[in-house]
Amino acid sequence: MNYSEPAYLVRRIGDTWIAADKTFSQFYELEPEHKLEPRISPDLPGVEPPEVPFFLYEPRIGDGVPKLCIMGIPYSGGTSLVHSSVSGLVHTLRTESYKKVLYPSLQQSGNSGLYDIGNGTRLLEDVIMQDWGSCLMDGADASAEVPYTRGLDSALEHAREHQALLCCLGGDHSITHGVLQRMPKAAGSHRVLVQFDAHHDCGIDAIHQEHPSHSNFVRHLLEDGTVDAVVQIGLRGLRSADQMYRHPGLVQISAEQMTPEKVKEALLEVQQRYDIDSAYLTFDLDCLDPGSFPYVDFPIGGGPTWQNIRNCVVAALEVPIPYLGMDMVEGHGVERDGHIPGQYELALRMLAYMLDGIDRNRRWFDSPVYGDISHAGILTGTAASMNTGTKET
Ligand SMILES: [Mn+2]
Repeated sequence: MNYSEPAYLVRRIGDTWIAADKTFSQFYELEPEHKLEPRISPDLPGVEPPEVPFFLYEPRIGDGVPKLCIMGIPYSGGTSLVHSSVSGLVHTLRTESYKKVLYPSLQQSGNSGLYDIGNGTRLLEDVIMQDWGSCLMDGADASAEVPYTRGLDSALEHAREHQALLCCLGGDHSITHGVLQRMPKAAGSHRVLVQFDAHHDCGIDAIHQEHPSHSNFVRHLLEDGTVDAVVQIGLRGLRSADQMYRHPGLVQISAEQMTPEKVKEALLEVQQRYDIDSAYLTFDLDCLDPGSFPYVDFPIGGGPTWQNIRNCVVAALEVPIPYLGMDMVEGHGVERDGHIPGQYELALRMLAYMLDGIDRNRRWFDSPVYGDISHAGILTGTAASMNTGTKET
């Protein structure tokens, strides 16, 4: 491989683009060119574009349309805690991400990627993603069930038009309910929610049961049929008898029992049993042990190791079910940008694995290879019949 040629676009100074080689040891000046220009975030009603995007990364115009898009939903109206700071999570994660820059690639589409030097994995290298900013909270619109619907609806519509996946960053966990309810779903289609969480979020409060909240949205999703099944991973802690909830579509893998193999097994079984043709991933940051990430409103100790949770997330995204979206929720916002605790790197690292994994899942279902093997009937279940139009539903 020839290393002494421009590989990554580093920055623009006046009319000149500065590029670097693969090892960032030689730098080059490039003439201005239209395809080198950054693709600006779409102008979506109800969404404020980011001042500075995640990872300081803007895809080039020459890269084609981004297929993975990040959007904040800074909402805390679905939590039971007064003065929760979870609406600030997206801002804090975005600010934390400026320490890990992604540079657009000049030799193929994609970017310079991120190295996880803990295990040698390279993440996000082939991903063309775009930060769309954050939903505006239309507090004045009292008729709106939740105040972020205008922005969410326009983002979902734009994502559908471009066959892109939307990654939402909360906010409290009730946003998962908002997103799933508004994601278009074809008649006869069956969806599974894959949930990493320390809590079961099935709602046990006799008084506040009717309104979907961060602690009961799973029960609402199952009972109103928005999803056919929920696979919960990482549950732990004591519950009283009246706090338990059972539903035929609810599958739980506790923190003590979770392994990547069990996650895959459970998902494949649910896929068969409920004729599942799509999935949605939600990650509640309280799934992480408070020893590694304490910045959540309702921490439960005795959590699994970071590596185990990461491996289970990767495994869940490797199952042959197309994922149509995902979110990360329930982390605190940090007031001062200059004082973000070191543990937020762990939340960002998990997000990088989720973005990487869901894009691999998308590319696999988009690939001609998948079309071939599904036609040959090698895959079982509904995944095999899903090779056309999944993203259109
Ligand atoms: Mn939760």
